[in-house]
Amino acid sequence: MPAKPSAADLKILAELERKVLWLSSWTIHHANHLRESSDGLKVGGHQASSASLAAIMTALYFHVLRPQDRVAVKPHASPNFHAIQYLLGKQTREKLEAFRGYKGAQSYPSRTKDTDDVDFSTGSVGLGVAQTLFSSLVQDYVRAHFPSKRPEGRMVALVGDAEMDEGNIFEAMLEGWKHGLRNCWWVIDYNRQSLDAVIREGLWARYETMFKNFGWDVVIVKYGSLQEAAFKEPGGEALRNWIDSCPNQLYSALTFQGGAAWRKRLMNDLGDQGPVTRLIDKRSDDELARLMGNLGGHDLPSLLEAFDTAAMNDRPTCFICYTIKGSGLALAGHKDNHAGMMTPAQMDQLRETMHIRAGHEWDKFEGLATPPQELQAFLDRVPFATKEPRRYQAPHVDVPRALAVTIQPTMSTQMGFGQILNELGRGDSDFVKRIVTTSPDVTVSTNLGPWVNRRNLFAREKMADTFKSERIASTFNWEFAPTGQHLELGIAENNLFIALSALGLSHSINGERLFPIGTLYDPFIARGLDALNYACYQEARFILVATPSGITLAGEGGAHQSIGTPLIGMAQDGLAAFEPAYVDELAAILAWSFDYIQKGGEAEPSERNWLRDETGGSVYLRLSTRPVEQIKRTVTPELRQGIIDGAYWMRKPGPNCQVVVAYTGAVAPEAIESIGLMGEDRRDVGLLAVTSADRLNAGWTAAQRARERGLVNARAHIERLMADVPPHAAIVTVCDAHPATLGWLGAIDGHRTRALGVEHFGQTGSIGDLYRHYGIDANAIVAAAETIAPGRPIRHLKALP
Ligand SMILES: Cc1ncc(C[n+]2csc(CCOP(=O)(O)OP(=O)(O)O)c2C)c(N)n1
Ligand SMILES: [Mg+2]
Repeated sequence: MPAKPSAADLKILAELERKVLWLSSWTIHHANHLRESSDGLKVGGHQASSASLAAIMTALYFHVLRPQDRVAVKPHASPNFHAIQYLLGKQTREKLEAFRGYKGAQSYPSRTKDTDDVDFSTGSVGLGVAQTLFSSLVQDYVRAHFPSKRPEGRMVALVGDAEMDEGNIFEAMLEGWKHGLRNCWWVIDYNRQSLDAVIREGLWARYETMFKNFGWDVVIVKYGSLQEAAFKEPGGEALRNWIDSCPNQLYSALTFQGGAAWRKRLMNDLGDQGPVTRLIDKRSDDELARLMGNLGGHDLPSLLEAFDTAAMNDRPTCFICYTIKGSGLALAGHKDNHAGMMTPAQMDQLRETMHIRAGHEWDKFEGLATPPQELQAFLDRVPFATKEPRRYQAPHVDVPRALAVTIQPTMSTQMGFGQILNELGRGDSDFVKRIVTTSPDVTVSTNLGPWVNRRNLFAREKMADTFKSERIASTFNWEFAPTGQHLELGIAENNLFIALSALGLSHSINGERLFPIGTLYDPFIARGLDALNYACYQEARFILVATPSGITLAGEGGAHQSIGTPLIGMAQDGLAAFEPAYVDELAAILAWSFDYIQKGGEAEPSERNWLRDETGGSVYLRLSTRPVEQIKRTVTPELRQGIIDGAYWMRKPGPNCQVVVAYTGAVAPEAIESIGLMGEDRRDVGLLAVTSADRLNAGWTAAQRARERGLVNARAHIERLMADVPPHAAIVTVCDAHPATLGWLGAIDGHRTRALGVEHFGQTGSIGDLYRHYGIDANAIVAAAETIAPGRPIRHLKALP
């Protein structure tokens, strides 16, 4: 437990709280009024929200937190965070002056874009909150597998009360309960205001019951120490009862109006010509306003007491801290204050109240009563302000260059995935020990079962498989053990992505590299898409295996079949998307991925493919359950490189080529069949196997950009491949997904192109039925070729139904 602060330290903390309020307000004011705004947008949301959390963050950062603790600061409190880091010497004035500007301090705390040691990015509300929960589970996982002398950290989220509406938070709580969550604090800024509204009465009681149900401790920080003292005065009990029954809207409105309004209302409701009247009368308007505004969340002694007490154990704890949105500012309590902005006149007034001279607004200690040396000495002692880096580095882990898999004559990429992992599961290398798999209740149906059989499920405590001990035959014998390497999740896909986000930052948060592999059905990426985006934005490193996909999931119908996911793969920054057709391709891609996800930092694009491979990223593999006849071949280094770079010629177009068929993924058999069907009637047909539309497209864009910058010889991988295609040839592209995935190939050299794919919701049927129905079967490819690459009729083209 942190030592209780001395009276002198408490005084300094109170001064720092004012300073945080000032600096964050000034940062926002500066961005709004003192700098040109190009988009006409002013800083909304931040001013009132930051003020709401000034005391809570002061208590945490300057007293409670230790360097190993990690925090998700709610998005609109970013100015507070930047101000605190500024006071601790970790943020520059230039960045604060450029708040929301180019290369300035970010509007919402950003792990990757900010330079002042943000632990977890926030912005899309709810996600940072869940991130702390999963980070705590990952910390337990890492400690069970890799014992460490480093102290355990606490994962802390500063949560808005309206943020609690986000469903992903509840999904996470349930998962936390299952896994025995600890070392996690959620501090709710209970200001009873959201963006638009004042929240419903009594919400705190719902939270309290809910958190307790999920096994959390709940600490309600409702009254400040001034209020507690007043309650002890004669008449104090009546005041407490009045506060307890006061509706949120009225409390906010009176706060906004100030001392005289409080007096009038309290006298009307409580005036008794006796003790209560005396309690009110003996205070000036200002003192009365201060008393009524002294809610627990604005009162350092109450907050410190609550935090310090909870810090004595590792229980997951929710703090419900009563606050007033905009506290300390002219906007305090007003229901419209979310987008509220202090006027220059109001800022001047605040500056004067803070004893800050004009022109000295950025001075760290300006206006504080304690001498600067003492303040600096205090800051130097703050536990959180360690000089040691709080982010760790993990050494590169050697990974195999090739992965073993027995290729059967006919198999699906999903089967191949299961077998590769099963083979890996036999191993005992450092690399294999660092693989961690996770899946939202689709472990078996995504083919992770054999791997889990070998490596077990993770739990902090051992738990036997009852079916096994009862000797009931089962394909799977899964035991929970601290050494288990599969993190079992419930169905909520949001949790999968946040879990991957937490696992994928382990090298930085825990100093231990993990190789997280998450599996789910491809269509359900959409369910967790914002969380996936969040994980990528934070540069978490993981491999996402999405299977089954497309209308190869033929029997399952429209809501289970994915159409747009390859486009997500192309558009999602930080995620390299692949869609292999063959298992040898998959093995090459996976082996490459284990290396790729370890890379990081700034690097120039490679001149070979114009991709930023040296900076690394996460990987998305779109796989299928469709059994496909495999090709007997050796994967030469050249072929391997083509697979990784995104495409290779399965059949190189001849000099008189009239048609090229370019395909990706599970439609390979149709593409190959179509080549056979048109071979007699179209010359030198080429067949392009695309393994990553995403990487081809990214390389092409980057090479064009490089040429525009004067590097005239820059050529992307796909440009070199297309150089083999004569200008008069036409291209037919085909994929089990939206046609835009490959439709752009014609734009590279201006070839006529027809893009086949799926544009409408599917229905149930066989793969053959559906491929025919949506026009991605061999016949449809041939018909398209005949139409855009004129010549004699293609004899094998059957009449289309
Ligand atoms: C997913 C998502 N939806 C909407 C928003 C826009 N938004 C930002 S803050 C906010 C209200 C937050 O209220 P609360 O959490 O109570 O914080 P306070 O404003 O009280 O500080 C909304 C709707 C967002 N940032 N993220
Ligand atoms: Mg709120």
